[in-house]
Amino acid sequence: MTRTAAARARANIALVKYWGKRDLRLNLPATGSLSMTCSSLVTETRVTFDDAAPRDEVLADGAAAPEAFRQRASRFLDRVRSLAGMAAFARVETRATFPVASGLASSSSGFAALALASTRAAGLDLPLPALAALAREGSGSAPRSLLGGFVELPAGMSPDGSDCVPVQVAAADAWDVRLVIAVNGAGEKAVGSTEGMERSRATSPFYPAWIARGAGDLEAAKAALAARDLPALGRVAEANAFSMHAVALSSNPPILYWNAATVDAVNRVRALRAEGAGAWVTIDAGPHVKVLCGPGDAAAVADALRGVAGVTEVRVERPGEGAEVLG
Ligand code: 2P0
Repeated sequence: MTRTAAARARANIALVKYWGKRDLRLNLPATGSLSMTCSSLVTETRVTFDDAAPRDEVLADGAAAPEAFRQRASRFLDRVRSLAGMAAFARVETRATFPVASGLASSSSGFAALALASTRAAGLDLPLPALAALAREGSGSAPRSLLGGFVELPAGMSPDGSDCVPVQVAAADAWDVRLVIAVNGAGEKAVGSTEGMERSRATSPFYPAWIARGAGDLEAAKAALAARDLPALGRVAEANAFSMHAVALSSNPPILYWNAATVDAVNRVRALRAEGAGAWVTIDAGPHVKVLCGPGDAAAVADALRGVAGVTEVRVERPGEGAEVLG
């Protein structure tokens, strides 16, 4: 017997970052974060539980996924089987419209889509807190991709994570902004997020300061969002991202996610801003530069980023919708 379901989720980009965990086992964040779900960074995943399957199988873009990836998905499916009280192995078929494992937040859409598809295939219709907890165990940023628009993931205080549930702060159609993404190399990231965060927590002398500023950045970003004040949101986002990278750089051994094109892109955006554009950068655990701006500045930002040596693709993202079950 087989049971199948498919789901679609979109990657989110954090404007106030999560970099550090308060509980490694439950994958609970040490600080709250705020993200924008992107319109066209899409992952679609079908999960088919099959009583006759000898083990879990993962196909990414039609080809067998690397063993480490298969095992991570298989551990995730163990959680779903345990929740559903079932034993069957599954076939997971996933496709993304963008480069995975390179700091383009693919794990956020990947685990959001896997959480939704696998639970539905297992016959479960989980409420948001339970679905978010499951997605979070796959990837700390994944709960944010369950919702559309602008999404807060509070750190919460409860040891069991029951108060770490994503909240939509503004819907996808509530504010017309853009994130212009300059893709710069599509290889695997140098240091994975989980390892990087733990290294920063254990070794960076700036980690306590980073954690201490988190709540203030989150409140400032939410106030800017509520006021639809793009310069205020952009300033907070840019400063928060640079602080996250300062913590990574000051870890031991140091973690450097940037390359030459990253720095060039940041400088292009600064030059545009000096000329009057409203554009601010954010950078995740990879070399890509993402630029928050208004719709009127997006074309100029995209043109400037296309002129940076090493940038291979420029995407213009709008706020997108949350995760959805496919028919
Ligand atoms: C974020 N990142 O808030 C931050 C900013 C990357 C930089 O969440 O360890 O793959 O699996 O929870 O979700 C990427 O980390 O990390 C991430 P784990 P995840 O978007």
